[in-house]
This record gives sequence, structure tokens and C-alpha cells, in this order.
Amino acid sequence: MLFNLIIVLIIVYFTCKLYLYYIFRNKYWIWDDGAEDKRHKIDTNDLHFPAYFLWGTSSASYQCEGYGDLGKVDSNWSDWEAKTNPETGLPRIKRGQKCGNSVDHYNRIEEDIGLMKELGCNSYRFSLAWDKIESYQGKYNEKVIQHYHHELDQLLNQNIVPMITFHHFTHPLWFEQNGAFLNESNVAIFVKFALDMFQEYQTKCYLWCTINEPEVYVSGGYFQGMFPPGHKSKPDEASLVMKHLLEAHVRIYDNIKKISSSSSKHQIGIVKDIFQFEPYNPLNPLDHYLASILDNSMNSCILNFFKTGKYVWNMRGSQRLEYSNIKAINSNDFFGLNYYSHFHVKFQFNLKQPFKLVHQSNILMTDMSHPIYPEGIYRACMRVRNELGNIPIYITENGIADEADDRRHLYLRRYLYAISKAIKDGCDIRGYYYWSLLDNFEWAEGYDMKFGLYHVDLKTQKRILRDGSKYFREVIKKYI
Ligand SMILES: *[C@@H]1O[C@H](CO)[C@@H](O)[C@H](O)[C@H]1NC(C)=O
Ligand SMILES: CC(=O)N[C@H]1CO[C@H](CO)[C@@H](O)[C@@H]1O
Repeated sequence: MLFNLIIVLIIVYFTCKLYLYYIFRNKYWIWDDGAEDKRHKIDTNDLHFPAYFLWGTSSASYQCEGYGDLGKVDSNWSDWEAKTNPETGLPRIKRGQKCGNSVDHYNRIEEDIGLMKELGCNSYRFSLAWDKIESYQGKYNEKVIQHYHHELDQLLNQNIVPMITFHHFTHPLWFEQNGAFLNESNVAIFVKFALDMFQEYQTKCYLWCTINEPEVYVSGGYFQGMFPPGHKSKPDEASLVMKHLLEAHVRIYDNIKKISSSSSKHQIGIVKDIFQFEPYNPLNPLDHYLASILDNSMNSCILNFFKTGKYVWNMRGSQRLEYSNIKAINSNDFFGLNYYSHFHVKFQFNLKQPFKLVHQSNILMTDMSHPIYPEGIYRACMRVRNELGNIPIYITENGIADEADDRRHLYLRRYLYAISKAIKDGCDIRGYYYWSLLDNFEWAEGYDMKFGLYHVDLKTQKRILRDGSKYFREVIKKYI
């Protein structure tokens, strides 16, 4: 009897060992020599990028433009920053910071395009400031419209391919006051804005992102309460907002293809970030279960919508919501993938919050407390490829907050290697946009997170290339 038990235990032990070995081998690569003889060092110089590859940086209007020539305009975000959190009495942004004039990118557009040129970039992703363009509902501001014409002209003069995002978290205050994307009638209003902008700029741009990170917008605004409108744990609202964002995406895609005279030239896609949710302990079924729920609500449900045309929201404590739109299946000419890192999900005894997101120890972190995890960008690319049928992918964001500038070089080296490997293994990746050219206003973090390839002194607005960024320039030079 005892003998049998011992045999069973030994078998279980080795099965678990084998399973863990399998998991870790797939999720973690051996970057350094390591002591074990079987390991071999990854050669991060072994890079392969196609000649048509786009190399650029990525930004969002609110985070870098500053006031521009209109002075301050109201948006959901400017309003948000100005107020304190009524629950805690604390400011919404770390240490009460305000976006203010940011890094004045609006007025320094020529200088900043010069910096892109200095890096060797051949593309730039940016968003149109809807809050500036249509501060008053129904009235487009001609000066701002002309500003973006000027920006596009300057980019084209420098042979930099523009990529425009219609919605990157911010919109005019009146839109927020009318319920933003919670209100179904507003879908048509946003779609109209996007189509008008398309018609305005279509001769100067052919790469279009509809909406940036819908699931981050939804979870920030309707779950965590750290983005406007600051609602907390409102799954019913979240399900509707998500539905309306997806609906807006499909309608913009469909309409652009109808109204544009050269519809095959214009490439339109959604931008979605993928943070993997991993079980903290791969041998704990509860960790697995919770990780799969999070992955489903943040990742799978959106990928499935584009794969099958069906969006299903099914979360405990909220109403089930199903939405089908067959047009979703062909509503992306490319997939804009934002990738930073992954999370580990750990079960805890707490009915209200049955999990926490943790990080394993001994992992190199960014200042955002994200593990440096280049394997994840490879896995995310492969996932998109497998689920959406080898769709073209642009890495629309990837970057590191690193004030000390002692990990940026390593980060770039490893993530670019992982992307190159994904290309080698069959992903149709067409471009890479580092987040971001300049240090900028990182939403709830304020100016504390230094993502910039260039350091910016907010007082003098002087830009200085960080040492850790030079690797990016070297790689671009090699492949352009
Ligand atoms: C919903 O949006 C429409 C169109 O913007 C607006 O007229 C209406 O007042 C909004 N409803 C609410 C409850 O905000
Ligand atoms: C109408 C609406 O939701 N407006 C929101 C805009 O953002 C501020 C942030 O302070 C919210 O308080 C408002 O409710």
C-alpha cells in the first residue's frame, strides 16, 4: 500500500516537473550564456527585416502636443486632471501633475520631425486631436485642420510615411458630457468625425488606425476608475462601451472603403494591446481559471469578434451581452499591435477581488513595473497571426519607461530580436513604432515615466537623445 502510494507520488512529481519544464521552455528564452551546457546564447545581432519595413515612433496628441495655437481647450482629460478624486480627496494624476503644455510638439513639429530624420525613421504614428479640431460640436476649427495638413506635408517632404489614429483616449468635453461611447447615438458622431478627417487628409495618408486600445479605454474608465469618466466596477457599462467602440471601428472601416476613390490603397486597422495574463503558479488550477477569465475579457473577446463577427460579454455580476456584426470579419487590413509586457494572475481569498496581478521576483523591470519580457511580443504576434489568419501586423507601440537609461538599450535589442524572429517564423510584420519619440504625459502617471528616445526638459523644451536610444538608430540604418 505504502509502496504504491510512493510510486504514485513519484509519478505525479515527475509529471509536474515535465509540465513546468515544457511551460517555461515555451515562455522564456535563454538570453545569456547561462551555466548549463545545453543552453546556447541567443545572438541578438541576428536580425532580419524586410526592405519595405516601416521604422518609426508613435504618439498621441494629448500626451505631447500641448496647447497649440488655440490655447487651452477642454477635453474629457483636461477636465479630469483638474478635479480631485471625490472618494479619496486625492488628485487624479500622480502628485497632482497636469498635462499643461506638455512637450509643445504642436508648435515644434518641424524640430521634432527633424529628430525623426536624425534617427533615420521612415514613418510616424500620431493621433488627431479631436478636442482641438471640434472643441465646439459641429464646428471644425480651420486653423487646427491646417496644422495637420502642415504636419503631413512636412512628414512627406522628409519621406516619412504618416499613420493617423482617429481616437487615442481623448475627445472633446461635449462628447464626454453626452455620455461618450456609453451612449449609442454617439457612435455615429465619432464615425462622422473620422470620415470627415479621412476625406480631409486622404491624399496625404494611407495608414489609418481607428481606435487605440479599446479594452484599456474601457477598463480604465469603467472598471479601475483611473481614466475619465472614473467609473469603478461597472461591468454593464463596460460591455456597452466596448460594443460601441467595436461598432464604430467596423463602420469607419466599411465607410472608408466605400467613399474612397482608391480604396485598396488605404489600409485601416484597429490598435489593440496584448498583455498576456499568465497563471502565477502553473500548477494551481485557480490561477489558471482566473488568468483565462482576464485574458478572455481583455484579449480573446476582441480577437474573436474579428475572427467570427461575434462579440460575447459574459462576466459574473453583469448582464450577458452578445453582439454580432458579420462585417467585423473583414474589417482590418492590418492589426495594430501594442505590446509592453505580461501579468501573472494569483488567486487570493477575497470575494470582491479574487485575484491580484503580481510579478515574479528576479525579473528585470521597467519603471512602469512591467517585466522586460520580449518573448511576449513574439507570442503576441504569433497569436494574432494564428487567430486572424496571417493578417499584416504593425507594432504600433512598444517602448520602455527608463529614467536611468540603463535598460533601454537591452530592451530595444531584445524586443527587436523577438520581432525579427516572429517574422522569420511566418508573421507578416510590416513596421515597428517605438513609444515614444519624446518623454511625454503618461496619463495617470503624469510626467514621471520617461519613455522618450529623447529626454525632454520641460522648462527649456530642449531635446537630448538618450544613449540607450542609439541602438534604434543603428538598427534602422542597417535595414533601410
Ligand atoms: C446621447 O447622445 C446624443 C447625441 O450626441 C445626445 O443628443 C443625447 O443627449 C445623449 N444622451 C445622453 C443621456 O447623454
Ligand atoms: C459628463 C462626464 O462624464 N464628464 C466627465 C469628464 O471627466 C470628468 C473628470 O473630472 C468627470 O468628472 C466628468 O464626469
